[in-house]
Amino acid sequence: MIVVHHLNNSRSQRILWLLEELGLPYELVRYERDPKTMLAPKALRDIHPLGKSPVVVDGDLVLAESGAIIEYLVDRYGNGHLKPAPGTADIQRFSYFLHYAEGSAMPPLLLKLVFQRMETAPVPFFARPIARMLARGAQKAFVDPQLKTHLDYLEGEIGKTGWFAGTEFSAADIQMSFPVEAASARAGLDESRPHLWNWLRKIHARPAYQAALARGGEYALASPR
Ligand SMILES: N[C@@H](CCC(=O)N[C@@H](CS)C(=O)NCC(=O)O)C(=O)O
Repeated sequence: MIVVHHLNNSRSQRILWLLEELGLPYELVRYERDPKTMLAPKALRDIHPLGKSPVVVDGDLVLAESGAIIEYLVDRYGNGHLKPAPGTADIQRFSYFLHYAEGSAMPPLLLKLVFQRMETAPVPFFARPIARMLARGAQKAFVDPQLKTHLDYLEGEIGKTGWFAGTEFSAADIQMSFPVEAASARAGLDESRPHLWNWLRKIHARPAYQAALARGGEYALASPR
């Protein structure tokens, strides 16, 4: 039985969704973030030394990193579903977006989160205006322009076929859900980018997405519906 080590409100929601799309049975082991630090509990390090989620265990295999997990599950259990055919241009896009999601899209989104938190972080009152000024300055000068470039790019890409890797829904859409959802939560993605917005609505309406939400519990990024 596939076991998913699942942290609330996290990237592991993607893995539950993929397993629901594939109709595979799985066991869920739940971990809760520390409400103050938002970090995972130490128990997750017993499963994988980095202590991050998702981690999937399948027999002797212990696999971390969402992209690698998605690739493994689709190749091992997908029977050709959720992945474009070998040798096509779409398979290159599939591979590209599996890597792009965590390698290129997430770093500026993570910086945005860090600087947003820095604006309201509990620091001594005399340091507060400085912390706020630095955080806002970094967002304005560096992070926000980067995010705009990514969102403009993605709006153009998704506008081509409606999905990230060809004319059909694939596991690349699952991998891309987290950065696009994070962008709608913290980087100003809204209806003004209609192709991305419509794509979000489409993925959120999928029965397997809803089934994964019901199984995984709280997931703050599941809007719009
Ligand atoms: N690139 C990794 C990132 C894993 C990651 O950072 N997971 C977050 C959840 S979204 C986590 O476990 N955070 C808790 C912590 O760092 O303690 C992946 O895609 O799996």
